[in-house]
Amino acid sequence: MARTKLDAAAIAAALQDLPDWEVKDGKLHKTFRFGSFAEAIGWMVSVALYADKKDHHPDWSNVYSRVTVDLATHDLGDAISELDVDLARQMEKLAGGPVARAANQ
Ligand code: H2B
Repeated sequence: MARTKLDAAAIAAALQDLPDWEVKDGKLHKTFRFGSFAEAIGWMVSVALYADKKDHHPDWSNVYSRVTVDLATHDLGDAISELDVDLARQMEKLAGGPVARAANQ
């Protein structure tokens, strides 16, 4: 997957399929809200394993059941690349997935 800067049209197209994501301060941004602290952390761990495998890491912070995420490609001076879109899609896929559900039981 290319570590090249996406143009505004490509970012707008990607946002069509990324619910509640926006571009904020030049980064892909979203706050995820979970049912509990454990669910939020479980999701973060599942995302972290994926991110590390891809060698592409999120800027994020957790407050109780909320996780605020900013995605940009540092090697491109914090521009948005296809790697950020891929990570956002994976975050959506994992939100509400088995890890999050197990943590909530
Ligand atoms: N994560 C993000 N978000 N952007 C990068 O440019 C980046 C990264 N680069 N993780 C990777 C690590 C790079 O520093 C290593 C050396 O491959």
